[in-house]
Amino acid sequence: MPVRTQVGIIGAGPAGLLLAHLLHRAGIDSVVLEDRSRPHIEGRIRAGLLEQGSVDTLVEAGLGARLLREGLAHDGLELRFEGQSHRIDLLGLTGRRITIYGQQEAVKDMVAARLETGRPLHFEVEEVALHDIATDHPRLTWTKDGTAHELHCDVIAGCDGFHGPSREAMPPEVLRVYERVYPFAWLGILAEAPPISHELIYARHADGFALATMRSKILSRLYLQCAPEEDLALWPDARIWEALQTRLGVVNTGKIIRKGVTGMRSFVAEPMRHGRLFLTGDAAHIVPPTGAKGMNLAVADVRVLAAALAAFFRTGDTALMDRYSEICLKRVWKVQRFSWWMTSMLHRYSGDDPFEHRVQVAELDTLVHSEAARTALAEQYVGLPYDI
Ligand code: RFL
Ligand code: PHB
Repeated sequence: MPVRTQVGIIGAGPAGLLLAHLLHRAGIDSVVLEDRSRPHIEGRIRAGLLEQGSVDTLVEAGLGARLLREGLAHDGLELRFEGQSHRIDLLGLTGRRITIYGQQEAVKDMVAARLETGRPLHFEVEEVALHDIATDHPRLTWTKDGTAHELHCDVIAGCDGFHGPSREAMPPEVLRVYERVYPFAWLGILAEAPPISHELIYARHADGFALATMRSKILSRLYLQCAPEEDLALWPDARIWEALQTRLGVVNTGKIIRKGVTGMRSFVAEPMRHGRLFLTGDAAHIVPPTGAKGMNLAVADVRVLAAALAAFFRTGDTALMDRYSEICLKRVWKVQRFSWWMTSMLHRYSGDDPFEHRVQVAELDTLVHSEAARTALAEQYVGLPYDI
């Protein structure tokens, strides 16, 4: 027997879960389909930095209790190059701050909130497929434990990340893709060690980029630029600590409890809507992690989509739905530019190109000596204002 809902949501990442929550608060019914297990999505270590706007969005939606208690608010960050550190006073320059709170913690909070509503959130579904997206009656089909299911919807939200089926369901002739793959990756570790500073440190070094961030006062999250297909077997703990020491100038060692390599790409799919299918977050765009924007961009998309769907279901008005892609892409491209710029300024691209080195140092030096340049960085880093 087919089931009916207003919005079929594919994916229980930050985008899908936040959308489900905002829709519920607006009295709109949804079904969330996730192909992984609950422990998997709650244990997946990813982003850690929330813009002030993302924090405000979660708090206003009633999802902020633990975030406000356990999140670490930061008023600034450090840039390190040529052996010296320089602070960027985010709060002083913009009046806004950022918050460190693990993405998987936000996901846990949102899963708990969803389950509390009693509304459907199905884990470990298989073979999710989208149908009739260009009509007013799109459908989703999937299987679970060998049983076939069908869902009739008014709208489908593709919140299924970069590898999900939603973007692929758009007809190839309407989809344009813009992409840049970088010639490096990040080797990330989580270590039982107190952070070396109470703020983040972004370091440019002749050996490559490094970033010191954290998850708590006793858990450090550290990243090192490495080769795109880096073999982790070549990175025993001692080599990781030595490289971090060299690039950051200082390090607190401890037990490494997670290690992984993340590729770096910039990617945008346009448009973000086709018929009754709306793409959000990583399903539509990927940014390199240097600017810490992926999850924040997902939150920004979801805000627009939730408002558009609220207007549609309340009055039948499609004006905001029709502008969804245009509104989101404006922000997406500004954030793409910022993430690309941060990446370009801080990573080692080629072997030993002295021109590249000098231009990067000049760029960083401009930030140190120009309040205007620092302000431009800070405004983007803490997050651009929302258009709607
Ligand atoms: P997600 O989180 O990938 O969620 C998509 C969900 O869809 C599910 N799915 C399916 N479900 C059903 N059927 C299918 N066929 C499905 N295929 C996929 C997936 O299992 C998943 O649960 O996308 P979403 O919600 O758009 O959220 C995006 C963010 O996760 C991502 O942009 C960030 O993690 C990126 N990112 C960072 N973003 C920040 O804002 N700040 C940061 O500090 C930051 N640091 C990072 C990052 C990403 C990293 N990695 C590992 C990619 C640091 C790293 C290392
Ligand atoms: C993180 O805390 O994982 C993090 C912070 C800042 C970034 C990227 C990742 O730019």
